[in-house]
Amino acid sequence: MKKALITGVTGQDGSYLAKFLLNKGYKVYGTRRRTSTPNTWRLRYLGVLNNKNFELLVSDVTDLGDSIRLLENCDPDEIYNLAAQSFVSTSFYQPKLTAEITGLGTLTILEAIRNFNKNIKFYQASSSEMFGKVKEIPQNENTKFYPRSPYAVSKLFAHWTAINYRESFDIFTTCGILFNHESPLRGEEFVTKKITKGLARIKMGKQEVLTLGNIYSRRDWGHAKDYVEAMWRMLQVETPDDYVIATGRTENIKTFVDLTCKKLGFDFSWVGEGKNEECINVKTGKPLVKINEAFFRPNEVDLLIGDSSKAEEKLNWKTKSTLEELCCEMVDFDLKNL
Ligand code: NDP
Ligand code: GDR
Repeated sequence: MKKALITGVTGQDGSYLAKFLLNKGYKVYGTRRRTSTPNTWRLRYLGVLNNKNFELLVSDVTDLGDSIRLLENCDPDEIYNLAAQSFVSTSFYQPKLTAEITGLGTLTILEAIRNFNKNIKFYQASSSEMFGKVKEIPQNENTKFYPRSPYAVSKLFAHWTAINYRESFDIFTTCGILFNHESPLRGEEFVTKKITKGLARIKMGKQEVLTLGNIYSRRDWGHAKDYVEAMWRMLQVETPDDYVIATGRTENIKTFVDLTCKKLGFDFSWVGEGKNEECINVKTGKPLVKINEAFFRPNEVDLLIGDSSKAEEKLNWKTKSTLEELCCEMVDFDLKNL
């Protein structure tokens, strides 16, 4: 029985990946950091928590001693390093914390591998945010990086550190440069979830209006369930490498609002410009969505669109869900759980 260790198992990707690996017959160890109240709702929702082949351990990627003991305790064949302070907005206000978890946390796990067992295969959760102010459209594995936030800078440090440990110490490290991926289990502060949950709440009379920041940035959104499979495939090939994982379609935030409004059956229309732009409920004349400058970032990533032909060719991986299907699944989940 193969053994996998997932750091950050309580997050969106961690819980989907744990479920995926359990279905593949793995023994799965997942880490959560110490919190005063447990944060395991996703693992419970997906039926991971009670699986006899799953074990939840407390560990923090910023602590080297703790990380070495973690590896001694589970002796994994594969490590998926998903732990991060992953919210771009927060990284502007807590840059040092972000660098410590998202950047140095990766170095910590790699040092633990180097000390404990160099044969462990390592997956690093790299990000399309590293492309930032993009130098090429679409972005692929050879596109130059230009990070635009402390989060992206930290991810870039982690990315190059993983490559450096591959080249210096012959450790199997692979980096998945994943573009945005969402799901019903997405964290609530990220824009897709904020939109589907916010508009579902308005539909049910539980909220007056949804406020957003920059609705003109464009993202390449896929489904988290598809993307965790790509992570696994990257560790099954003979030679470690880096791969872009994306859908190849880009849309702006406003389009995601439109899709959500349509799914919820709102008769809606956009009026105004700039910070006065609003999405109006035509039936009531009341605004459904307003712009609030508080949600604008000091620095924006305007356009992301990925080219994942290398993953298609070498990993036989392809995105399965469309953006419309993803949006509908998120809205259905939110309506059911309100
Ligand atoms: P989440 O924010 O949902 O999950 C992050 C996980 O990291 C959580 O389990 C969190 O724990 C944990 N964590 C935070 N700090 C620490 C710490 N100090 N020690 C141990 N664990 C910690 O992110 P996603 O699941 O969406 O993403 C997974 C990874 O992939 C992240 O590294 C993210 O940056 C990266 N990524 C994500 C993309 C996306 O679109 N989703 C795209 C590209 C990359 P807690 O629950 O306690 O907060
Ligand atoms: P992102 O995701 O920054 O791309 O990082 P997020 O959903 O937070 O933002 C996407 C875009 O939407 C704009 N936006 C808003 N964003 C939020 N969160 N809230 C708002 O109210 C709002 N209004 C407009 C943002 O300005 C941005 O342009 C995600 C994370 O999962 C990272 O960890 C990951 O690395 C990247 O995706 C790829």
